[in-house]
Amino acid sequence: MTTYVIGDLQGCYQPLKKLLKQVDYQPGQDYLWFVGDIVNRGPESLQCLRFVKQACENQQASMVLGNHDFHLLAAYAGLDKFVSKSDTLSEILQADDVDELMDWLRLQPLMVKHPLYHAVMVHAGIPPQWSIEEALNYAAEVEQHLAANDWQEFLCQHMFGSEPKKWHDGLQGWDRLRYIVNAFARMRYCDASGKLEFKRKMAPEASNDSNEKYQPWFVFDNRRNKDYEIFFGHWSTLGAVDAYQVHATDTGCLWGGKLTAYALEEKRRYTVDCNQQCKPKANA
Ligand SMILES: [Mn+2]
Repeated sequence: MTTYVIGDLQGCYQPLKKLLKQVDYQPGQDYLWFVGDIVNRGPESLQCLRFVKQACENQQASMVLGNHDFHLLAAYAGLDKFVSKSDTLSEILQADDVDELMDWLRLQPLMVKHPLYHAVMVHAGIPPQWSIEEALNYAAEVEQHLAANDWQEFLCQHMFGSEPKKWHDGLQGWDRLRYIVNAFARMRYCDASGKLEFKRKMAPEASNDSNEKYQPWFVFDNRRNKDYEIFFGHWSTLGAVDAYQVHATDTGCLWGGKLTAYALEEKRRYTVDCNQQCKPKANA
C-alpha cells in the first residue's frame, strides 16, 4: 500500500490520469490524498470533482478543502459577487449532479490525519502557534458549520474576508471561524505569532529574508506542530519544498508546470509535465 499525496488539480484531469498511470496506482490497495483546490481555472473541473468524490466515497481517497473549493461552494450558494471572469466553474454549476456534488463537497474536512503515520494534510498551512491536536479541533469547528443546514448562510455571509489577521485563544464567533478558514485554506506568509499576511504570493527571495517579520508559515523556530509531517498545496510559486517537516505539493500544473504525487511510504516524488491544455484560457 502506498499513500500518494496529490497536489492542486484545479481542473487538470488529463495530467491526473497520466500521473496515476505512471505510479501504477492500484485502487483499493493504494490510497490518495488530495490537498484541495480540486477545481477552477483549468479545463476539466467537473471531471476532477467527480473523480475525487468517487474515490473518497469508495474509501480510496481523502481530500481537504482549498480556497477554490470554498469559492465553488459559495458560487453554488448564490454568492455571485465572488465569481470572477477567470473562473471555470459554470460546467459544474450546470451539471445534473451539482446538488449531489456540493452536498458531498461541503462535508469534506479542512485537515486530515493519516491513520498510520505522523502525517497530516491541509490545503495552505497550519499557523506556528497551533499544535496538531489544536489544529484538528479548530478544523472541526468549521466543519460542523459546513455540515449544518444553514451552511450556505454561514459560508456566504460570514466566512469571506481577510480579517482578523491575528489569532488568540479567546477569539470568538465568526471572526474565530474566519481566521481558521483563512489559515487552513489561504495562508502563505505569517509572523511568529501567526499573524496572517495575504499580500505576498511569490516564493521568498533568498536575499532579503532574514530580517523580514513575515515568513512562510512553516519556517518559524517556535512552531508547535513540528512533530508531524505536514503536506500542503496552494503555493504554486514555492516549488517542491521537502524541509522543515513540511512537503509542498503544488508544483504549478495549472500554469504549465508539473502535477506531483508524493509517495508517503517511499518518501519520493513523482511528477508529470502538464500539457498545454491545462493553462487557463486567456479570456475564459
Ligand atoms: Mn489554493
